[in-house]
Amino acid sequence: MIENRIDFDLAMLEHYEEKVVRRASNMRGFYQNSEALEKMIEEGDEIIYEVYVVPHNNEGELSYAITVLRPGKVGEEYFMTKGHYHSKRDRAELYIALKGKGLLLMQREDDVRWFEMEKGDIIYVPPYWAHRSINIGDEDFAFLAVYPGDAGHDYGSIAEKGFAKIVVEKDGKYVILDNPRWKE
Ligand code: M6P
Ligand code: ZN
Repeated sequence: MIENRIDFDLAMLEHYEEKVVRRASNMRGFYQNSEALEKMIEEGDEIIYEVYVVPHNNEGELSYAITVLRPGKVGEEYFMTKGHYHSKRDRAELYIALKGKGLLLMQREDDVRWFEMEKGDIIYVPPYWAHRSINIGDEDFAFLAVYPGDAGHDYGSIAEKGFAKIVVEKDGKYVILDNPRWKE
């Protein structure tokens, strides 16, 4: 049975049940340059990303979502998602890139890894790894994520400490730097 369709030109689901909109004001504490973020909030509070979700929340089921990250930066730091662990840490996730150019940043304790993502790339996020996506291009970056219905989102430690690495623009290219605010 076909439940839904992806429009690949638009990188959009034909049907979704929930839409999550993250504006600059929803991202306080996540970017290095909080002054730049506050300025952005005052100047119209633009959308950083949207998530279109089809939830199937029971154990054994799969939820899926398309995330659309807008292009842009807060200071030198590219627009990115909050990033999360799964509340049930042993739940994995699959990312499938649909449009634009992005990075997937993953972290487990002190081990940090990142992967470039372009249309067609599939990245497996194993259990126990926190994950955040970043738009390193100049158009929308969109991807489909599929994850266990009972995985849950745990933003706590990311909101507090961030990831060990940040992704910033230098001379038109992305560079990965140590997060000055990272602490164990
Ligand atoms: C992907 C999935 C979702 C997640 C979304 C935005 O679509 O991982 O579960 O909600 O990205 O990421 P975050 O929740 O970290 O803001
Ligand atoms: Zn997840």
